[in-house]
Amino acid sequence: MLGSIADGLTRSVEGAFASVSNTFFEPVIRLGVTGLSRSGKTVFITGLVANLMNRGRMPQLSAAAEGRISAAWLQPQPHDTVARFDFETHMAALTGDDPRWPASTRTVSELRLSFRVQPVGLFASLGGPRTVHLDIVDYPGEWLMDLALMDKSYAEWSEATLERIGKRPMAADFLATARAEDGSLRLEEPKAQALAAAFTTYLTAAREAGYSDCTPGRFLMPGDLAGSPALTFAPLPMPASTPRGSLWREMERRYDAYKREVVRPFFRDHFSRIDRQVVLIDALGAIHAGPQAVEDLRRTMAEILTAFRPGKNDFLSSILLGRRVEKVLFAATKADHLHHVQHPRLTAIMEAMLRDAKDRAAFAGAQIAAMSLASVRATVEEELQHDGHVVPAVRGRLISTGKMATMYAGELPADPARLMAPAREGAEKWLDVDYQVMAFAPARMNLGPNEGPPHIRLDRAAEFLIGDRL
Ligand SMILES: Nc1nc2c(ncn2[C@@H]2O[C@H](COP(=O)(O)OP(=O)(O)O)[C@@H](O)[C@H]2O)c(=O)[nH]1
Ligand SMILES: [Mg+2]
Repeated sequence: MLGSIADGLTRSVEGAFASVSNTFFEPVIRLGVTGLSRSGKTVFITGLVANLMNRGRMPQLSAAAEGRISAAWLQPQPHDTVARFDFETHMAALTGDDPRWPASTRTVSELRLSFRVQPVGLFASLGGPRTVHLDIVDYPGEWLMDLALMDKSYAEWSEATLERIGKRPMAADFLATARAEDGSLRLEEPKAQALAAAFTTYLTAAREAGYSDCTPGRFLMPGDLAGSPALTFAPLPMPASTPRGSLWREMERRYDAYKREVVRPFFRDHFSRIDRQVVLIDALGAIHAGPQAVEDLRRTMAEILTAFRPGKNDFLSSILLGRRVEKVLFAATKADHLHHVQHPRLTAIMEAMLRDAKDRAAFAGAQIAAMSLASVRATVEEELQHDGHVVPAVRGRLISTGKMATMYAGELPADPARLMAPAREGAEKWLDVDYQVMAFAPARMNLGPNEGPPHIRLDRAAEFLIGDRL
C-alpha cells in the first residue's frame, strides 16, 4: 500500500511536469512497441525509424505526403538507465550485402527520433516550425502479460494456471512433478528449483507450440533476473495445511516478491509513460499452429486490452493517475508471407479477434484498431498456375537453405468465424486446410536516396499511431 502511494506521488509530480512541458515546449510522443518474442518488434522499429527518416515510401503518412516534415533525426534518448535501441546495428544487418534479420533482444530499449514539423494550411500562420519528439519504447509482451498477476493471489494464480494447462501435452511433465510434491512439507531449495525449471520448460514448449499465455513473463524473458529467487517458483495445488516454512508458503512468498519487485517496477517505470501503443502479433504463426493457438491468441488479446483500461484495475489506476494510452494498434506482422489478395482477410481476422477481445474486456477509452503489415518486405508476389487455377503465392530466399522458394500460405477464409468458431469449440486441427509458414531472409535492397526499406502498410500504421501529432 505504502509502495503504491509513493509510486503515485512521483508519478503525479512527473505527470504534471510532463504535461506542462508538452504544452509549452517540445511535445513528446511515447510510443510503446510490444508483442511476444519473435512477433517482430525489432524489425518493426528498425523499419519504422528508417522509413520515418527517409520518407519516400510513406505516402499514407499525411505529414510526410504533405511535405510538413522538414527533417527527422535520431537523438540521445532521455533515460540514462534504459538501453538504447540499437538502430544502426539492426539496420546494417538488414541492408548489408548478405541481409540478415536483426539479432533478438531480451529487454527494454528506447530510441528518440525528433521531427522538425512545418505547419501548413490553416495553421501555417500560427508559427514557424516545431520540434516533436517520438520516444519509441521496445518491451517484451511477456512482461505485459504479467499484469494479470497483480490482482491474483498465489493461490488463485496457481489454481487458474493448473486448470488451464491441465490438458496440454507439453505440460504433462511439469504437472507430474507438481502433483508429486506435498506443499505442506518443509521447503527444500533443490525441489523449488526443479519445479521452477520444469515450469519454465513447459512455458518454453507452450510458446513454441504457438500459445500466447505464458505468465510469469520473466520465466521466458528474464532480462537480468535469470536465476534469482524471485524467479524460482511455480504453481502448486494448495495443500490442506500450509505451515510456515512449507514449500507452498515459500512459493507464495516468492510469487509476491515477483509481483512487488519485478512486475510493479516495470509498469511504474516504463508502461505508465506510454501514450500510444502498437501490439505486434504473429497471427499467421498462430493460424499455422492450429485452432488452439488461435483461441489462445483471442484470449490473450482480451488480456492485453485490460492493460489499457486502467479504470478497472486498482493497481494500474494507482500508477497511472488518470493518464492513459490514447491509441492502441493491434498489427498482424509478416503479411509479406501472403499475396496482397489475401491481406484483407488477414485484417478481417485481426478485426474480428479484436472486436471479440473488446467485448470480453468491456473495453472503452483508447482508440483501437487492427491491421496487417510487413515491417520489412522479404518477398515478391508470384502467381502460380495449378490445375487451371491461379494460386496467389509469394517468393523469397529461405533462411534455412539460402535458396529461392515459392510459398502459398493456404487460403484464409473470407469469414473469420470459420477460424474462430472451431478454435473456440476446442478443435485440435483445421478441418479442410493446412496453413504454411516459411522463414524468409530479408531481400537485398538498393535503397534510393529518400527511401527506407520496402514494407507493407507501415505508413498507415504510423499515420494511425502518430499522424495526428505531426
Ligand atoms: N517476412 C518477414 N519476416 C519478419 C518480419 N518481421 C519480423 N520477421 C521475422 O520474425 C523474426 C523475429 O523478429 P524480431 O523483430 O526480432 O522479433 P522480436 O523478438 O519481437 O523483436 C525475424 O527474425 C524475422 O524472421 C517481416 O516484416 N517480414
Ligand atoms: Mg526484439
